[in-house]
Amino acid sequence: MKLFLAKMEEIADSLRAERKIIAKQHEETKIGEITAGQVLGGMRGMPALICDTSTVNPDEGLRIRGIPILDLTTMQPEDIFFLLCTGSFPSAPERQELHELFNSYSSVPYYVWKVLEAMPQDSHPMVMLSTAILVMERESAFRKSYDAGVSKDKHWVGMLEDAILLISRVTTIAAAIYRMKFNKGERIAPRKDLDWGSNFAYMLGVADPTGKFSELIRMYLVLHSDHEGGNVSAMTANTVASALSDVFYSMSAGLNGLAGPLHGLANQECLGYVLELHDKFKGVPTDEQLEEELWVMLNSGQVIPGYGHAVLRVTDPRFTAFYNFGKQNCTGDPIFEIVDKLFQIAPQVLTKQGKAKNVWPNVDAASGSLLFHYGMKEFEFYTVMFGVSRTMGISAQLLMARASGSPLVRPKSIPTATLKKMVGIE
Ligand code: HAX
Repeated sequence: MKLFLAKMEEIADSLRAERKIIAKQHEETKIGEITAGQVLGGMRGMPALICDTSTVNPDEGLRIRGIPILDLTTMQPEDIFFLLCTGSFPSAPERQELHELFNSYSSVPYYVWKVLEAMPQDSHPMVMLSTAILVMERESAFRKSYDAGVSKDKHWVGMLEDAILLISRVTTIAAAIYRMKFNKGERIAPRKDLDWGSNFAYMLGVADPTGKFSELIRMYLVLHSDHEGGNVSAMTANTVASALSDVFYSMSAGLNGLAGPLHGLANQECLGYVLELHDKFKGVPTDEQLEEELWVMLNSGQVIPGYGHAVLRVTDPRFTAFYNFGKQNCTGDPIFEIVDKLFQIAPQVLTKQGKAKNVWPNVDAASGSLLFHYGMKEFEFYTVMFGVSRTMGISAQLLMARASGSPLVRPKSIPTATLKKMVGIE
C-alpha cells in the first residue's frame, strides 16, 4: 500500500493543518441559522457536517470530488474509490496497486461463514451483511494501533488498512450471502485476475453470456458509491466512528440505516411494487390504470417508492444513468416498461397531490428492474448491492474524518418544553 499511503499522508497533513486554522481563526464566525422547522424536520438543510468526498446539489445531483456522476459511469469502481479518498484519478502504478489491494484480502476467513450459516433462514440479507462485517471487527488494524498507543495524527493509517480489508472482502461476502440465502449452490471463490466489480459479478454466479450483467454491476457500484455525508447511513457511520470506533463497527451501523425503507431498502420496495403491478394487470398497465393505482396508494397513506428525495429537486442523475442503460439494453422487457411508464406518470400524480417537495425519481426507481432483467430476481438482495457499493464512499468519508482529526460528534438535544419556550409558546 506504499503509493496510497504516501498520497494519503500528504492529504492528511494538509487537511489537519487547514482544519486547525479554520477552527482557530473562525471559532465564533456564524455560517448559518437554525429554525425550529429544521429541528423538527430531521435537520434538513442544516450545514452541520463536513464531507469532502462528494456533494449533492438539489438542482443537479451527485458530484464526486466536483465531477458530475454522469461523467463517471464508465469508470472502474477502484478509480472511484481513489478519487473519493484523494480527489484525483490514480496513475497507472497507483491503479495497479489498488487493484492488488482490493484483491489481497478477498478470501474470507472461515469463522465469517460459520456465523452466516448459523443465522436463521429468514434473516434479511442486510442483517447477514451487517453481521458479517461486525464479526470481522476482531481483525481491526485501527483498534490494534489505538491499543498500542499510536499517535492521534496517525490513526487514519489503521482506518485505511481496515477499509481496504473490508472493501476487499465485502464482495465475496455479499455474493456468498446471495448464493446461500437463495439456494444458488456453493460459494464461488474470488479470482485474482478480475477487477473488483467484475469479480463481484462473477462470484454472484448470474449467467452472463453477453458481459452486460458485469457491465451493469460495475456501473451500479460506481453510481451508489457515495452521496455526501448527511444521509442516514453515512451520518450514522460517521457518528459511530467519531467515538473512535473502527471501520467494522461504523460500517455495520451505517448499513443498518441503509436497510430502512426510506433509504436503501427503497430499491427492494420499488421492484416489489413494479412486480405487483405486473401481476395485477397481467403485463404492462395502461396509463389510466397506472394513474388510478398510484392514487390508491397515495390515498391509503403510502409513499410511491423510488420517487422523492430529501435533498434533490430534479431527476436523480443516477436514475438517468440506469434509465439510459435500460433503454439501450432492456426495451421490450415488461418490467422495465412499467418502470418507464411510472417515470412518465408518477411525477404528474405527485405534482397533483402537492405534498412531495420533489416529484422526480431517485436512484432506486430503475436499478432493480435492470438486475431483474439479467436474472437476479431476488429483490430482497438489492439493498445489499447498494451496501457493497456504499462501503467505498463511507470508508472514504471515515478515512477523511480520521485524517483530519474530526472530533467526537455531540450536538445538543433540547426538550419539547424548551423548544416551545424558544419559539414563544407558553
Ligand atoms: N410518495 C408519496 N408521498 C411522498 C413521496 C412519495 N414518493 N415523497 C415525499 N412524500 C410526502 C412525504 O411523505 C411527506 O408527507 P407528510 O407531510 O404527510 O409527512 C411530504 O411528501 C413531504 O416530504 P418531502 O419533504 O418531499 O420528503 P422527505 O425529505 O420528508 O422524504 C423521502 C424524502 C425520500 C423519504 C421521500 O420522498 C419518500 O418517502 N420517498 C419514497 C421512498 C424512497 O424512494 N426512498 C429512497 C430515497 C433515496 C435514497 O435515500 N435511497 O437510499
